[in-house]
Amino acid sequence: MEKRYFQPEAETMPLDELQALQSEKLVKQVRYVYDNVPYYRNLMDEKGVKPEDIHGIEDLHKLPFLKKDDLREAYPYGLLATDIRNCVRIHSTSGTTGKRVVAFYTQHDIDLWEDCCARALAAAGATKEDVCQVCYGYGLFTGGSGLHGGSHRLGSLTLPMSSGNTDRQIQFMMDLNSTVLCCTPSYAAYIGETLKEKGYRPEDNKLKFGIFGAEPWTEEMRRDIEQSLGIKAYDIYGLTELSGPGVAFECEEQRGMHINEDHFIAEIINPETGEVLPIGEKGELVFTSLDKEAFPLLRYRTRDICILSREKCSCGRTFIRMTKPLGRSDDMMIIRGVNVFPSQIETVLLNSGYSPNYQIIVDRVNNTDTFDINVEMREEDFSDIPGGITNKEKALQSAMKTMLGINPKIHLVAPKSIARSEGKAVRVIDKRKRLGITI
Ligand code: DLL
Repeated sequence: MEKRYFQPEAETMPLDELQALQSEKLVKQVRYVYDNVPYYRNLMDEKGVKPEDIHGIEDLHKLPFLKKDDLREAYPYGLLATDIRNCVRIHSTSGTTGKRVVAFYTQHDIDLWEDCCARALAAAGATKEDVCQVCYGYGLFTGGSGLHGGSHRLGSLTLPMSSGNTDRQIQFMMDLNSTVLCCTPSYAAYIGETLKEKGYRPEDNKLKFGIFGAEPWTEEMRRDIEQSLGIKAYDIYGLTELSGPGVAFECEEQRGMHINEDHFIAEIINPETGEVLPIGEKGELVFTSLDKEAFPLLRYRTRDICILSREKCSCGRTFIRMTKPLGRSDDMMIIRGVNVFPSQIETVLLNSGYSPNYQIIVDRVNNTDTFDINVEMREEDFSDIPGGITNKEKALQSAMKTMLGINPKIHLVAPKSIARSEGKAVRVIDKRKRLGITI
């Protein structure tokens, strides 16, 4: 098979050269952050580490961690490392709390990010001959812009569809002969189902493969999507804080995702103790950016649990591989591609005058996440006229939509009807676990 690289020199660099490059870039990035980000300088000072102490990747462990809470605390500009006038773009994480996490980009940051996405597309087989239909959401979410930029860079014909309006997606896919599909795996499955309902067979479309990520999905789901669309399905990983999609991507081997190690150093730590674990052990993934100008992050804790592997890959890439995220070390859920924290739901309930007795039930039915919240009413509200309950459910649903960005089904239930627990309250029942989905 022909070799599918976008930047072969970087992607297949011998390991010793790659690590030397990482060391050189790390020393510069640490100095840059120390000089330009007072928030992180304070963290380093508190730990007693100076830029002079960092001589290469072997010294990485000396640096303090950065957590999502730090990003919230420093919101919006506290971690910005350059003059805002040098920035050309802002993106934000999908979940909304009182304070969202925002990430800034200079043109240089966008260029590197788009390279990473182009590498992912090329690894799956995309070339300038392809028609790439991007149906990740465009906007603050990084999925749409990221794959769009990657497709441009590769010279493919880019169809910037954004998500939703499935009938139109299908019409364009058929009329314009899309060969590559980029979206969340659940949306890919939905498109597959809709095609079938409309009487199309998998061989009726021109799609060859798809680049699916942003949420957990299983090997069963991969097979399902591959069959219903008649394509090969590739995984892609990333997070807003580090740029977006393309931090890691699958090659034809499909045994884990290669991390773009010339731009990011990956570590695995014990989430309880922060101790660095040897490659091959399961733990929390931590990233250090190496080239970023606007929003460089050193030792950023992703909360994603996974395993790294240095095993040689037949595709020829030397970049380390990560498994799919196997879970989270916090209580974040990903529902229909949106990051949701139980604490956000609690905030809405308390602000709307409800008790904090609630239960979140998440499931996946026909490849789509269902999201229900049972909320106990207070005694004094319970005698309310029945029609009033529906109105209250609607009002609460709308408040949840504003906070979370997605619509849960709200069920107001009788006082004391949600089982009390003697230990930790069981707030989340995630039935997707039966499908092997662990986030
Ligand atoms: O989801 C970026 C992205 C867009 C990745 C499009 C891939 C494709 P956030 O909204 O910041 O960014 O969410 C990041 O999503 O920490 C993981 O928990 C989860 N996640 C991302 N990719 C995958 C994947 C985008 N392939 C969070 N499998 C991350 C499982 C994933 N989980």
